[in-house]
Amino acid sequence: MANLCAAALPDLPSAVGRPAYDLRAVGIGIVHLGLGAFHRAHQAVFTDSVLATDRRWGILGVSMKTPRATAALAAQDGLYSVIERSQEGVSLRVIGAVRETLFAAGDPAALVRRLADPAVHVVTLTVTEKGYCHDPASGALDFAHPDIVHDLAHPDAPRSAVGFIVAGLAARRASGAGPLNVVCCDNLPHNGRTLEGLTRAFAQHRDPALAVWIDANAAFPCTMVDRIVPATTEADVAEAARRLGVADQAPVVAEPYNSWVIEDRFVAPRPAWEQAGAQMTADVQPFETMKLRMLNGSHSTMAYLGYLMGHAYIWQASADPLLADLVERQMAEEIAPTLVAPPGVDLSAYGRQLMERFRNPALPHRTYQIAMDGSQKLPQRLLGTARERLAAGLPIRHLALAVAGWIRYASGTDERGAPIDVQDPLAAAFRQIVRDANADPGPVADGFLDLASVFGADLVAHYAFREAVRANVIALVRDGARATLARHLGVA
Ligand code: CS2
Repeated sequence: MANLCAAALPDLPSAVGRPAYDLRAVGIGIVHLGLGAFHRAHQAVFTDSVLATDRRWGILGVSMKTPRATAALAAQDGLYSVIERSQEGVSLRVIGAVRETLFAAGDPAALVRRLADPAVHVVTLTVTEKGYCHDPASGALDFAHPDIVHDLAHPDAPRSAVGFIVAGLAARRASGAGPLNVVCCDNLPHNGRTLEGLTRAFAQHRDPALAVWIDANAAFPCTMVDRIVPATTEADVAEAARRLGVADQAPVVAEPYNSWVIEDRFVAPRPAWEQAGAQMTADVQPFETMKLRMLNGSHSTMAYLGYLMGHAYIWQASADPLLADLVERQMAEEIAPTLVAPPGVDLSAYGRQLMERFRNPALPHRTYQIAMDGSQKLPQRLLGTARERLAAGLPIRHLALAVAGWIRYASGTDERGAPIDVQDPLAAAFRQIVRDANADPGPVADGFLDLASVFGADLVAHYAFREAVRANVIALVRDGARATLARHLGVA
C-alpha cells in the first residue's frame, strides 16, 4: 500500500477531510515542542483551520525524547489523519499544519536556530507535566534535575524544554529577531505563569540581563486545553489505512469535543485561532481550574481505583455504578464548591457532560495511561482542592479516597498480587518506600505522605489530611477497592 503524502491527497475518499490550502505556500511561523498525539489532535487542528486563510502559521514539529513521531511524519510530508470517534460514528480529517519536523536531541543547535527565526512568532508546548523539570507542589524550577544541571552547563546544546526556550530567546536577543509568544498547552496549574517562572529562573541563573530582556520580549499566555486523545494503537493504524486507502503511520484518535481557551496576552503576531473555534479571554483561570479539577481530577480518580477494580478503560470505569457514583459525588460535593464558574458555564451541566464524554465506548482510553506520572499530576488535579477545603474546614472524604487510590496503585502490586509497572519519575522512590515499610499499608501510606514534592510541606504536616488518606489506604489493601468503595458510598 502506498503511503499518505502530498501527492496522495487528491485521491483520498471524498468523505475524508483534507487541508484547504496549498501545502507548498505555507511558511513556518510556529515551533511546537512535543509532537505527541495530543498536539496533533488539538493545537495542530486549530492551526490547520487557520491556514486556510493565513499561510504564515505552518508548524515545525519537534520531538524532544524519541524520533518516532518525527520520522513517521517526515516520511509522509508531515501529513497524518485525525480519527474522530463518537457513539454515532467515525470521521477522518487529514491535517497538513505540521510542515516540518525536527528531533531535538539529534540536533539541538538546529532547534535553537529555528527558535530564533524572525518568521517564527509562536512556540507552543505539550511536553507533559514532567517535561517542565519543576517541583510539582511548588511550581519552582528543580535545579537538581539532571536535564537542568546539563542545560545550565551547556546552554547552547540544551535538552529540556525550558533550556531550549531560554537558548532560543537568547539567540533572538542577540540577532534582533524580535519578541516571542510562548504558549504552554500542558495540564499544569496557571500553565503560562508557571512556564514564565521556570524560564525566568533559568535565564536569571544564566544571565540576569537576559532575564530582564525576556520580561519585555516574551509573553506566556495561560491556556486551558481539552480534548480526550487516547494513545494510538495498531488497530487505529489499520483503521486509518482502510479508510484512507493509503498507509498512515501516525494517525491520532480523538473524541469530537475540542476546546481551547487562551489568555489574550501576546507580544508578537499570532494565528487567529479564535477563527477556528478557540476562545480568547482576559482570564483563563476559572476555565483552567474547572477543567483540571473536574475532568482531570475525575480521570485520575477513575484511573487508580478503576485499574485496581479491573477496568482497563475509562469508558468501563465510568460505567461502573460505584465509580460513577464516587466521581459524580466528588465533583458535586467536593470539587464544584471550590470553583468559580467561568462565564456562561453551569458546573452541574459541565459535570454531566464530562460523564458522557468519559462513557464514550468508541474511545478506548486506558486507565493505565492516565495513571502514569501521578506524582506530577496529583497536585493540580486533587490536592489543590483538598488544600482549599481543609483551610475552609470542609470535609474531604471523596478526595482522601482518591488520593489513597493513587498510593495503593503506586505501591506497585494489584489486587491479585501481580506487579504493576508504575510509570512515574518518582517510581524508584515509591519502591523504596514500599521496601522500607515492608509493604505494611499504614507505614507505606506514611512514606508516600512524606513526599513534599507531591503534597507540599503544608499537607505533609496536616494531621487530619494524613489520617484520612492513611485510613483509606489501609482499607483498600485490606478489603479491596470494590468493597471499600461500596462501604464509602453507603451501599455495602
Ligand atoms: C488525562 C488527560 O492522561 C491524562 O492524564 O487525564 O490527558 C486528559 O485526557 C486530557 O487532559 C483531556 O483534555
